[in-house]
Amino acid sequence: MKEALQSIKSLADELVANAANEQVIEELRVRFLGKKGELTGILKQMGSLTAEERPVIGALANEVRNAIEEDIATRKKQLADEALKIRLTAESIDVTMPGVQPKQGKRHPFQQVLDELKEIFLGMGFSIETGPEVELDHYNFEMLNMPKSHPARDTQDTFYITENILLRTQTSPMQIRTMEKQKPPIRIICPGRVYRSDAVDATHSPIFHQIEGLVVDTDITFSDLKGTLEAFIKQLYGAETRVRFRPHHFPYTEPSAEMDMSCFKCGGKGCSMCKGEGWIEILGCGMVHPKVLENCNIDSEVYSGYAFGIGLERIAMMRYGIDDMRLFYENDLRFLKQF
Ligand code: 2NM
Repeated sequence: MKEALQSIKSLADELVANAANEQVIEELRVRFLGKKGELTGILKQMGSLTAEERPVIGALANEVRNAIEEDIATRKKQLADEALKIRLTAESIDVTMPGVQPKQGKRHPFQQVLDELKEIFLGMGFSIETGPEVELDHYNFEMLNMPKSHPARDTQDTFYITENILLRTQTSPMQIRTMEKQKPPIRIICPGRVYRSDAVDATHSPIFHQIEGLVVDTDITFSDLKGTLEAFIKQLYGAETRVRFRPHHFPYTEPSAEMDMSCFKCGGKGCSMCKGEGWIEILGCGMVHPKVLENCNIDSEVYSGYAFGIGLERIAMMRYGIDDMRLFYENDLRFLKQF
């Protein structure tokens, strides 16, 4: 029996020492120390021993059990240490490695120009209104004094979705919506995307961007229009910039005008930028037509107003010296990164 215990011990020693993982160790524990294990099997035969042999074998059996338990604990710790070492090596971070520079996006040049214009008008007490690009014919044309017969309503120029629904051709429908729901004083700008059925070339795109402005109050005159727009252009291009107004026609304003600014490149002497003129056309404007005010239930005997429309593309092209509008829409990073 003594030999049997010793051979169990040496076999367990060897197997535990070579156990590759915790599962194998657990199997060995059950095999040697479990209720139906080899050691228990031997102890069950203790009855056949003499009274002298029994304590000796009993003590030996305890010794063997303790030794195997210790072996198992030692091997378990060894395996855990090894696993930890492997993990620490695998997860180690070299904090001296150079970092990866994240790619940083930036605002589109249109957005930069738009923010600049917004900032100027916000500074003069305007607030910003935005609204739908898919509009009703009613707001885009009818309310703006352009009846069914008006040439601007031609299907050639306007993207119609149904007979009464279209892509807005300007942001003025938003100004009509504002006049309908808000009593004067009104002082707003409406920036946004607008659509016209134009062929693409260097200076035309069927999708473009506008900022329209509207001021309605008592005693608003053409002087207010001139003063405000002159102050605007001086903030945008510098205090030395001069402006002039030429008569024009819009169905929704009376009188109407186009505003020119002195050429920012030559100062008015005439150059390639202004085609020798010394002046550059910058926006359209006028006093809101009394019919438009009345359409919105604003009493034109009490209130008057002015409005203007600025094309964002033209401003951005002049700002950055770009001669082809298409470059702005291509989203070629080599182009966009320059601004
Ligand atoms: C322009 C030029 C002149 C304009 C008029 C209105 C409204 F809604 F008040 F009638 N909004 N925008 C207007 C006037 C727009 O764009 C070249």
